[in-house]
Amino acid sequence: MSDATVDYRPMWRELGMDLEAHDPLLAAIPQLYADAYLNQKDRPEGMAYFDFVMSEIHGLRIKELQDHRAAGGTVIGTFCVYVPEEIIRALGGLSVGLCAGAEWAYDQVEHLLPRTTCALVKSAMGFKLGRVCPYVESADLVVGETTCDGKKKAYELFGELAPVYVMELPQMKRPQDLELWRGELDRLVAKLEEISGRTLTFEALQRATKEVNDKRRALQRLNAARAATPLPISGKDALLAVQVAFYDDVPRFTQMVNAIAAELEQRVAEGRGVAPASAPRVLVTGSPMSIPNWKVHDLVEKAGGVVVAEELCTGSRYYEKLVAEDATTVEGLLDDIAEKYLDINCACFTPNPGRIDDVLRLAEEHAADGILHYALQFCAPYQIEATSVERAAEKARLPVLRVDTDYSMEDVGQLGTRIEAFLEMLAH
Ligand code: BJ8
Repeated sequence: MSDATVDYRPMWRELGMDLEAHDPLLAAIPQLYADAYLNQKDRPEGMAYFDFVMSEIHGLRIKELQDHRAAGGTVIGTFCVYVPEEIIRALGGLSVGLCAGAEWAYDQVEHLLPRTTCALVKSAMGFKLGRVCPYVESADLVVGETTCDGKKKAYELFGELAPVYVMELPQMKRPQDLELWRGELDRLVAKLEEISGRTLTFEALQRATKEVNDKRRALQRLNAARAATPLPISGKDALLAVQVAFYDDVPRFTQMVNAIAAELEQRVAEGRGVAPASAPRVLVTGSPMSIPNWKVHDLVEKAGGVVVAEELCTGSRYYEKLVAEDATTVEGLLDDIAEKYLDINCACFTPNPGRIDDVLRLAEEHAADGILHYALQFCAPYQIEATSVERAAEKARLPVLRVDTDYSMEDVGQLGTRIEAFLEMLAH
């Protein structure tokens, strides 16, 4: 799905990709995207940028990454929102979220990982084994983290296929955990200095912090407009914006998202929406949704509901918190970065009351009628924490639908029926 005038095949070949396997993958994405996105009614005009980005997902952006490397920069792959983009950028790196949102090469994956591994981990491994993700093939280093057991152990095997560095993320948020995490940032700095041949400076870290904050501020602005009734942008489009935030050029993305946010503010002022004001409003919370995983949003919105917010890593967990910008030393900035990141509420932490608070707060801010708890099968942290979310929602008189699924389309019929019934209940 690349620009027909540019032949990216030599670049992909040079990256060591399996072109025969890559062709059908690349051919499938436009259809998937068209089905989910292009037939939506009255989309904000600014979403044309994302149509373009998606059409060049393995093309132009990869070319930009190669140009960056040719100019002496690095590309750093990540799978988690705890890996600090500010530090990567300050050391001349471009941070890219790696492909982990579709089933690929599961036959090979299941020789390495138990079948009962979550789809995200299996997918990441499949894209690497199948050599079809140009992002991971472009990465000078993949930075992993000790979050759930599945990811943590899979990095050991992933490390046999690509250069991997793992950060130790504590699982509690006590002062001693912050201290450990702060030390991990120093160790990440040392590792990135080693591979980039650069030294971290205050000016570079300050600039990178500001740029990444600006990106998150733009997403905050876009998402603030989703508090309005009628909803000025579909949940699917808003989800796509966060998914793309993980790998797009930061200043360009910020500019484009601010333009969309301005358009949405105008729509809100005019009372113009993408669905009737009576459409049931759903908040989605749970495991992350990587491109092209739009399954649940698609089902909700095709059934007449609207998704008004995501308490996800591809949602509020990614953009809500900012790094303080007033530090005057590298050490001070690193302290602030450590604090901001440890403040994210992933279900890998125990206890994790902050996530429950976030879910209820977002539901209120966005006038949600109900909560859809989405967990990937075999994702124990989110599947187990669903019970706490359900209990808190019950107290707040918010209905909850629990959905445990994977990346296959086998359960779409059954899921669609459950979602329709849920929306019908919310409408009454
Ligand atoms: S901060 S959610 S990106 S760890 S879905 S691999 S948790 S078994 S992805 Fe995640 Fe970071 Fe947390 Fe976010 Fe494990 Fe669950 Fe799989 Fe998951």
